[in-house]
Amino acid sequence: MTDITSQTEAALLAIAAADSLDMLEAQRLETLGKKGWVSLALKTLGGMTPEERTAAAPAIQSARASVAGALEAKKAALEAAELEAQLAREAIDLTLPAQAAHKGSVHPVSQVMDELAEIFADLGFAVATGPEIEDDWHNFTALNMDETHPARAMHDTFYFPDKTGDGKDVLLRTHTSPVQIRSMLAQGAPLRLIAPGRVYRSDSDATHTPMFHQVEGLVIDRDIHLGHLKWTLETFFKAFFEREDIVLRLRPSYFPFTEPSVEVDVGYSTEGGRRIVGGHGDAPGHAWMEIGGSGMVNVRVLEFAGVDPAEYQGFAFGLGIDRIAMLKYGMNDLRAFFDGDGRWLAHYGFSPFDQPTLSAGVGARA
Ligand code: FA5
Repeated sequence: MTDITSQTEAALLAIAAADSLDMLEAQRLETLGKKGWVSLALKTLGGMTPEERTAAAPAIQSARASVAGALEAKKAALEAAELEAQLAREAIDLTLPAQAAHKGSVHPVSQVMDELAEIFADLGFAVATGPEIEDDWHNFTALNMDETHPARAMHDTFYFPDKTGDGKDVLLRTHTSPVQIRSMLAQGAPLRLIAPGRVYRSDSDATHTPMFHQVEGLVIDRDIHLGHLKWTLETFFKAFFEREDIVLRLRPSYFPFTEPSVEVDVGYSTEGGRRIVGGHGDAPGHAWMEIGGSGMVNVRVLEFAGVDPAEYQGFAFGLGIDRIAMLKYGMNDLRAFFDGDGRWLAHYGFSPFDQPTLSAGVGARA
């Protein structure tokens, strides 16, 4: 009798102390399981005389009842605690901003394209687009590079195996200049536009990638001269880099589609390995960096595009967007632009809510 009482007390203590459903199950097997001491005690009743049974049964029955009751209550308590813990673990605070910890960001190239469009819109330029899969007439011939022109070889062109219905080669455009032709054919003169977009060349190192971005500029009107080009580029770069000490150097150069042609360099200095735009490239501690090509639109190009060169002339320029993004935001390897590395994007990306505007600053950081 005392044995059962003390065994019951010990079992009730162990059940109370069980802090997991597994520990509780072990207690159930020790007591009410097939070989548990309560079950074995109940079995002994069968071999007893009626008198013995009357004397022993109540204690055994009451041990069984209190152990079973304790097991059931503890099981309910443990299950309720587990549910509470799960609810706490999986709680969602619907008042928090969406995915605050993993928000996406605007790629620096997209940001710079928005900045360009904003600055040039203020100067009266519209944004034009053209196809990235071009034919060789728009990409080369109409830009005064016929089939045998050596400049075609300099462009490291990606060609498609098929030709257009009228026998032209199909290629990935190697520059944004074909948009000049498409825009003049579609709209005629006068016009004033920029054409930002992707271009492709078979080229790869720290400053060249097979796909990169250019922005084309084109102004066609009466009495346009190189002075307008220089003023436009200087005004743009001052707004873009948000500093007044921008010095551009126009270096005589050659492009088949402009005559005369000039290469555009910008003066910069280097601080702690980072290029800082500003100052005269020939000043102590400074140098020049090439950022694009430009010139007066070649008369042959105007003729190809259906514009009367006796009445109109204009200037055009093509700048590397990735290059000017690297200069403005201090990246030094162009290839990282296209790796899709979340850490790089988190560091160099911009908030989608931070639209560049001339009044708030075209370079506000996220
Ligand atoms: C051109 O592509 C001419 N269409 C530019 C032009 C337009 C001249 C209108 C005159 C009138 P170029 O190949 O130099 O020119 O490229 C222009 C700019 O694109 C370069 O200055 C450079 O900033 C950038 N660029 C060229 N190749 C790469 C490359 N592989 N990766 C990144 N940027 C590049």
